[in-house]
Amino acid sequence: MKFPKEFLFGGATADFQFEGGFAEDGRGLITHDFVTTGDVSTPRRITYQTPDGKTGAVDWKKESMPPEAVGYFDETEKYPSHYGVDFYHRYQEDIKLIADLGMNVFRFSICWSRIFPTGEETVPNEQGLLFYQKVIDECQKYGIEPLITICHDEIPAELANKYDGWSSRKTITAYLRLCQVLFERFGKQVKYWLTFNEVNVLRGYSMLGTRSVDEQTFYQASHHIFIASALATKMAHEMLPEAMLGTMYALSPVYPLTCKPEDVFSQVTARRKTLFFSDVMIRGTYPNYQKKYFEKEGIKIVMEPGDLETLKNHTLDYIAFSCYRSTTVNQESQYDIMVMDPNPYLPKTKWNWTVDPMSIRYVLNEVYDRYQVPAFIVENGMGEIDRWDENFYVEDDYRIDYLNNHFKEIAKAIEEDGVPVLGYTMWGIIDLVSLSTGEMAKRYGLIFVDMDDFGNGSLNRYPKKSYFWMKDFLEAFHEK
Ligand code: BGP
Repeated sequence: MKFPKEFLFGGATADFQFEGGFAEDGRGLITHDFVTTGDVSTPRRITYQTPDGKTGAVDWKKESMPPEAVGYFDETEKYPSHYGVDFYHRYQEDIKLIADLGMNVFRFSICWSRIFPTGEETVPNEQGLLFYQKVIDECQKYGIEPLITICHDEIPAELANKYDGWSSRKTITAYLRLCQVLFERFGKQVKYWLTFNEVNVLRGYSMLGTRSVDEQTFYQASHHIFIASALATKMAHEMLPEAMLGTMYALSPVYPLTCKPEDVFSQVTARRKTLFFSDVMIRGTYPNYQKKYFEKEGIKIVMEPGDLETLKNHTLDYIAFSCYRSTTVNQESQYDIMVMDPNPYLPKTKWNWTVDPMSIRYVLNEVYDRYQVPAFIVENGMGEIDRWDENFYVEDDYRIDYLNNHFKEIAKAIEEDGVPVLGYTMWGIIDLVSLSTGEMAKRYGLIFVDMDDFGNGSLNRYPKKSYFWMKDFLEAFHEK
């Protein structure tokens, strides 16, 4: 396996799955704070207390948490974002563990409401900025490049309540205020930015504050995200000439189930549902197939004068993507990126995700052929049920195989196909809470965290067998 000398190898995380520190240092509420373990599709009430001991509750999409609330206390339900795995207090230990592995990049996301608690303040919360400053400084201490996701599947709850999140252009203004502060404060230390995570999988409750999203709303909100991202890219390019701006797409590929021509063509149309997003943001224009689709479905995107020029003039510098698995489609199936259709040639995990190392080479080639910009694999990894012994040691050979086989395919894409790849960040480098299920049981990490689905455990960190395998792998990589 050969990787370029400057290749970035590291780990990836997201704030609400990882940080905890829920009611600390002026953090406001985000949409994910209302989501409970085991039921990620139904946001709930959350309960709080005030400094004088009074208690109360707020309902999703009905009321706002009073600014004086200091904490959440309900014992009957578990809300993963309220505790994460405590990176907020353990960032030094965690970054050291990553540095000891020999990694040179760390992807993390900004919790928007730590910086602007409701999204609408004009002055940022200094304590929130200080936390990320400390994380970035800690990375720099070890020569680790920070890769920042500005918005990972979340918005301040207040923006969801007042404006239905990205349904409104007001959210663009709020987002750009966040970007400006981040670029000003951290721009000298941070080169790689991601404007959004998995924009093609706009999750209703987290980005809009609505549980079910009709297509008209979905595409209108997506348009606002495109504009926000393009304007953030413009801002960064003006303020920080060295900055590299990307957006992250969920690109686990879809294959035709058979070679029947109708099935093959259904793959083309299914894939466009995903590539539409990167087509707009990297080619800088709405593609014809999508305009025809809008016409057919009666979808009308409301635009402001200048929007199309903004998209055209401020395209991304690189394409970032997640790729975990592959799925299939045929003429009859109603393709949905979240649905795992079977592939008889591939094994599956306990969550029915196929294990398909070649998928990553496939995607790297697909996006380079289409866009001719460098790629960054910012999420890949294996979520499994781990078993541990009395010393909390996990023998995760399945994860080692998964990673090793994927790395071979990435190396082939670089070496044999000539795809420029900036780097790779493994998802959930330290065990964290699952996005799709809210479970702790679905573990991805090279580092075990002693915590269960109910929030019990010491939260101590323990390297798994895969940690030591990765350390050896990276040692060999750095020698080249
Ligand atoms: C992506 C998200 C991540 C992450 C990952 C794994 O969709 O960007 O936040 O969680 O998938 O998914 P899950 O946690 O559901 O296993």
